[in-house]
Amino acid sequence: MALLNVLCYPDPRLHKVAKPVAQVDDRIKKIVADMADTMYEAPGVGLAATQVDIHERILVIDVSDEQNNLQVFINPEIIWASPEKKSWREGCLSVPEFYDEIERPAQVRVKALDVDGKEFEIDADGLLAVCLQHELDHLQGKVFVEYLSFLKRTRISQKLKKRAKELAGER
Ligand code: GNR
Ligand code: NI
Repeated sequence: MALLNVLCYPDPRLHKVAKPVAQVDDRIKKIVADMADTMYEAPGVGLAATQVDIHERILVIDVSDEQNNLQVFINPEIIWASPEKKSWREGCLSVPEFYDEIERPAQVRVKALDVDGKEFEIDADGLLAVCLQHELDHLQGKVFVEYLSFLKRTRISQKLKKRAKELAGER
């Protein structure tokens, strides 16, 4: 088991755009395993590679109540989004302790590769649809607070910077 360090907003590395994975090999499988460990430890329902400073298109998600249904998405793409929208109270491991309502398409269809490099498609709604869109944004360098007003985002940014400074001072 290996835990990875999760970057915290407003770290500029959260805005890097991830590159596609060329081949799902042992190196990628190790990253997936470490990302899953990190997500479960947090605990979170999803984690994008960008959040652990790895800029490749890799996501892990587990929206099950028992946290026993790991879903891996390599090179994920949204191939369809419903015109119908839904609002959900979102949080993010990279924006600790802040939550806000974000409106997104209610359903999405995603195409990706699994850990064996095999292509699959999935239709998602509810929390899985929210999570997939939230994680796909991370791979594009986008954090959910960027949907909020400039004022809210600035407040969050300042609070997190202050908190990071305090934490650094304690060491
Ligand atoms: O753990 C998480 N919970 C969550 C709740 C509502 C909407 C999105 C999420 S994703 C988040 C984990 C995370 O930050 N993934 O990038
Ligand atoms: Ni997030």
